[in-house]
Formats: sequence, structure tokens, C-alpha cells
Amino acid sequence: MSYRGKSVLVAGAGRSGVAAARFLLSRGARVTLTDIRPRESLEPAVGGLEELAARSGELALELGGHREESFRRSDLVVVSPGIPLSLPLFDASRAAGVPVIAEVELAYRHIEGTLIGITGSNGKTTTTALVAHLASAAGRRCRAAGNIGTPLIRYAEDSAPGDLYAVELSSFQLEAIDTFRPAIGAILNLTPDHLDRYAGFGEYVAAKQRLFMNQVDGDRAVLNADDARTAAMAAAVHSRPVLFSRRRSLERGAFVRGGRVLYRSDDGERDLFPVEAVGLVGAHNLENVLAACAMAILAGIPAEGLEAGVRAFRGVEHRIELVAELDGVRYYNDSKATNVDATAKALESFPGNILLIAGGRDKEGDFASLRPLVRQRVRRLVVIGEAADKLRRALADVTAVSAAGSMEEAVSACRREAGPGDVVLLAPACASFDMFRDYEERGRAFKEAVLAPHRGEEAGRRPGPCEEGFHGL
Ligand code: UMA
Repeated sequence: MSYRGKSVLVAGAGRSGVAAARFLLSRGARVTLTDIRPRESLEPAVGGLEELAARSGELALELGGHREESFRRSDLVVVSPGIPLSLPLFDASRAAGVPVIAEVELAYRHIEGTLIGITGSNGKTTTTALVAHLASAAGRRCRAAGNIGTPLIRYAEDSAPGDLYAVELSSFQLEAIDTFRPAIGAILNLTPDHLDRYAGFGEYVAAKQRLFMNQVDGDRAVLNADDARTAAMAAAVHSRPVLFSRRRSLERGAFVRGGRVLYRSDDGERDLFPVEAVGLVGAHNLENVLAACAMAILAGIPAEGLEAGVRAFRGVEHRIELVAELDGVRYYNDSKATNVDATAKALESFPGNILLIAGGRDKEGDFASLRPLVRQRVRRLVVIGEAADKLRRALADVTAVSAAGSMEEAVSACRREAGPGDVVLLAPACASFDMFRDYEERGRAFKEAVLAPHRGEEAGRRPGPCEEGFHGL
């Protein structure tokens, strides 16, 4: 496919857009990069594009706003996940017959190797990282990409047929795929999320289900048998369903029986490892491990090595990440819990004695659905951000609630009240954008607030996974 002389509009100059623009310039395209934000508030990487354009392709920047004409007059539009396709600008593209595709679609058209697409409402980052970890431990070149952080298009210039790509996909990315077809695709679970962007839950589920729309007979659809919505999809896919379950034995797939993880295929049943090999807390993480093992086996990773790989896996930063144990109190950073269901899963991971920090920008979350868990397990709730009042109204009669104006204040409030055996948990149930750049900055602010008073006095402290070189994935 040649882009030489073609005019391509890249909408959004964040990580995804900058990487797409870089690839297109290197292929000789005439790229227009547009963003509603002005130049000075954009990624410094935009500067690198200007240098690249001096050698190859042509670059025009339309910043501080979008021009409808550019959406109408380009040969192709590549859209960043954060830009809703419902914007009238895209109607102009469609009316003019200009294809609008996601950055992952662009990448798919150029990447060699086997694609494993992973989506779901929760757990997709951990599962993606684990698939890459298991495959790499078995000596396969496997890259984790997509929503997890590294745009897939970054690998387009350096891929080979033997590669594996574990690609985390958000509903936003899936909305704008066209031919994208993962050889192995997984939907881990489905609960309401991003309802600020979708007309309803059905629309969100439909976006997720697009993962399977191009799959054919020889492909595999990995689905959660314990989640009614994903289990029902098994009958609708054109590929071969492979299920996973922590509750019951399956004819084909990964499941738990008698405290052991097993995998059953047409070749028979295989005992993989004991459940206690899984170091991550929470039942949902066991599901993530089952899904990842099923995908690894389907991708040709030998089953013998899976136990060692699972044992060595310490988890992902900002997902129920153990930050430290200080004076008998364990501090967990689950900043990635950006919706109500993720917060529920975090609360379910601990039997009780939780001091919970929650709040941020509300995504139309149903906070009242947390009432039974909060009553049972949360000793104090510290609310932050724009959603503070709504959270207080939903939960004040089931636990003690106080408000904090910053992350430091919230952590101090918890520290004052926590005693040995307690858990201080950041699991906001909200987006971060009211107080932070993104959930990662929010998680770092939490960790900083936890660790700052103890700098230099390391006694009694256990390191979290992020401090053990996990970033290397
Ligand atoms: N923008 C416009 N016009 C608009 C709206 C936004 O120009 O109308 C611009 C913004 O000013 C900004 C750019 O678009 O400069 C941002 O694009 P983006 O939000 O798509 O962010 P990227 O930096 O490109 O990151 C995206 C994903 N972001 C989102 O889906 C919101 C990252 O997922 C992903 O890691 C990255 O691509 C690489 O693939 C993050 C995320 O929060 C982690 N994902 C959501 C989630 O997990 O819940 C879906």
C-alpha cells in the first residue's frame, strides 16, 4: 500500500496520533496533523515530526482547533481513540467518501505476525501484559501494544512473521476498525463503562463486539464463561470459541477444578498449575490468568512453561499495585479503577478493613451499586474531585465519609486512621481528568503521597511491582 503523495489527516496529536503521523510521513504521505489544543500544550514529540518531514513526506499542522475542510478533502482520516466519531466533522468525511480509520487499523494493514486482540471492561491491561510476559518467557518475540500505552503502529516498521502482538483494545479503538482481524481475540468481561461517550450500554457492547467482526473459521474467540454477556457471544462468532471459567469445568478452554488450573482442548486435558501460583490478588485476576493462559496456548506457547511464567508475574503499575507496607498498613494503588465495576473488583479483593480513596470526574457511574460492598468492607471513604458530593450522597449512610482537597490530604487522612492489618486503597471509580493529566499521573501522586513521609526510613516496607523493573514489558 503506497501513501506517497496521498493526503492523510491525522486527528489528535497525542500518543496514537503522533505515532501514526510518524509512520505515514516515513511512507511519503502528505500528513495534516490536527488537534483542538494549541501547539504549546501538545506532546513534545510533535517537534520530532517536523524534523522527519524535512526528510520525508510533508507535514501541515492545524492546531488549536479542527478545520472541517480537512476532514472532507483528505484521502484518508486516521482518528485517535479519544476523539468521538459522533463529531459532525466525521459526517463531513463520510459524506465525501473519505475513509475514517483507527490507528490500530492502520497498523494492522502493515504489521506482520500474529495478532492477539484483548478487550473487556476490566482486566485487559493486566491480561495483555501477562500474555506478552508468558510468550516472552518462552522465547517468542511478543510485544504488548495498543491501549496499554505503546501505539501498535510503532511496530509497523520492524515486524516479522514470527512475532506475536498482544494488543489491548478499547471500545474507542474498535469503533474505527475496518479490516482488523486478530487471529486470537478475547473479550474478558462486560460491565457498564464510558457511558459519557455512548448512548447506552448496548452501544458500548456493540463496539467491543467488533473485535470479532472480521474473524473467520480458523481464528479463535476467547470468552469468559462466567460472564453471561460474553458467554452468549460464543454462539454468535464466526471463529472457534474457547472459554475460560473459574467456576466450572469446560469442554474446551481454561478452568479451575479442585484448586488447580486446567486446560482442555481436542487433544485432552492438561493440568497447568495450582491456583496459589497466581500472585495477584482478587478473583478477577484469576480470570485474567485463565484468559492469558488460554491465549498463550492457542498462540503456540508450550504449556509446561506457564506455571513459572505465572509465578514470576508481579502485575501492572496502577492495577491493585502494592505500593508499600508501612507500620503494618498496606497501601494499594488501583488508579486504573476508572469505573464503578473496577472499584467493586478492587474492594472484592480484600476481606475488609479498607480505607478507600475514591472520586474524580464522574462518568455517569452508579455509585449506589457499591453500597453492599462498602458497608461490608470499607471503614472510611475519603472522597476527592468533582464526584465527591455525589459519592458522599450515595454512600454516607453505609460508611464514614470525609472529603479531601488533594491526593496528599486524602492519603494523610487515611494514614491518621489506619492501623496494622488495614488496607489503604486508591480505587476512584471515576476518570482522573479533573485533577490530573491521566490515571497514571493520579497513581503516581498517590504513591508519592504514600512514600514521601517515609523516604529514607525503609524499615517495614515491602516494595510494589513497579519498583522491580516491571516497566520492561
Ligand atoms: N483531541 C482533539 N479533538 C477532540 C478530542 C481530543 O484533537 O475532539 C486531542 C486531544 O487534545 C489530545 C489528543 O486528541 O491531544 C489525545 O488523543 P487520545 O485521547 O486518543 O490520547 P492518546 O495519547 O493518543 O492515547 C490513546 C489512548 N487514549 C484514549 O483512549 C483516551 C491511550 O489509552 C492509549 O494508551 C494510546 O492511545 C496508545 O494506543 C489510554 C486510555 O485512557 C490509556 N484509554 C481509555 C481507558 O483505558 O479507559 C480508553
